[in-house]
Amino acid sequence: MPFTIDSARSIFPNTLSADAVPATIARFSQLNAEDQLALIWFAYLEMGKAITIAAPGAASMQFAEPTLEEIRRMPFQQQSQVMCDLANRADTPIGRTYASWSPNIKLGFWYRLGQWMEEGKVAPIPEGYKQSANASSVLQAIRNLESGQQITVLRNAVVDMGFDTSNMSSYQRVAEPVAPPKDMGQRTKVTIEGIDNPTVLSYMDNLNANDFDALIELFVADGALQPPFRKPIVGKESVLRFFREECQNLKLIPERGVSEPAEDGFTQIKVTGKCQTPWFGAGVGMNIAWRFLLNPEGKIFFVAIDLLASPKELLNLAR
Ligand code: 45D
Repeated sequence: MPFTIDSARSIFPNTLSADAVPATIARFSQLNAEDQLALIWFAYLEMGKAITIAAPGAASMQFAEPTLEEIRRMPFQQQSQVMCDLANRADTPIGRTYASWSPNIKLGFWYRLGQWMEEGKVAPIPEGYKQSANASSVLQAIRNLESGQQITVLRNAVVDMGFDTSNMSSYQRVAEPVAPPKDMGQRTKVTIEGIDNPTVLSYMDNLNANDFDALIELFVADGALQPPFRKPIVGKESVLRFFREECQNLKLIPERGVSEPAEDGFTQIKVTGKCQTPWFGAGVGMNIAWRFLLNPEGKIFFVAIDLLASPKELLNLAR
């Protein structure tokens, strides 16, 4: 039977992903808005002692600027209300604007608000705030995660805020402009122990060079990419949009892999290694697995990217 996207998802089924991340997010989303905001604040302060977050580029700030200015001019009480509304996913003008932003713009917006909270320009966590027992137990769960999982929890919390776009009849997506790919002379080439497949090597090198036009040509027309903790993104057009909106300036550092024949002349390849985000640079290396399914012509029919449960999983190349 030929592969479907659905059946492709279960190649290398004993890959252990970091289930603690969705579990923590699920517990977090049960908390009330005040607890959520305070919890992120405390988590962010604590993490800030170990890892520094990079200032977002000028481009990502420019789109959030009018909203940030609007908030800065509000009295403290109204600022707190705006932040609670975002956490509550309320239907407000700011909640709708926020929902239209790409993840990087959302992160840049909160990064700036966090700075302003520290500087006293935006309402702090209220002095009388008393953390609920549930909130402190979720905070403890976050403390127990490794750093790559912690930043994924923070990112997901931020991405989920604002009005739910599925309730909006139409809206204009706002993302940073796509920078030109790296010059040929500045590109690097990965090496992967156990893997010499040209498609997989080009995938890594093109993504590292922000060369999304070359990267997308490695996929079949109805190919799919499944990011960590998400459903597959299907079809070249959608995958290319995802690359442009969410994958600029990533650093992929694959280490080792295995390649095996699969049914119908397909090839399945699992690679493990690290991935760095421009937000934390070399400060946080996320442990990643790539599970590729290539068609008989060597094009990508499916690739899943998993955030691994532990560093031990980097060595798990069994099927
Ligand atoms: O609410 O091969 C305050 C793909 C308090 C592509 C705050 C990939 C109030 C293909 C502190 C102000 C992308 C899938 C909030 C590979 C409040 C591919 C602020 C993988 C919210 C490998 C909080 C890429 C702040 C991966 C400022 C795995 C929080 C990328 C900031 C992963 C949090 C990237 C930040 C991750 C988190 C980035 C900046 C996990 C960034 C996380």
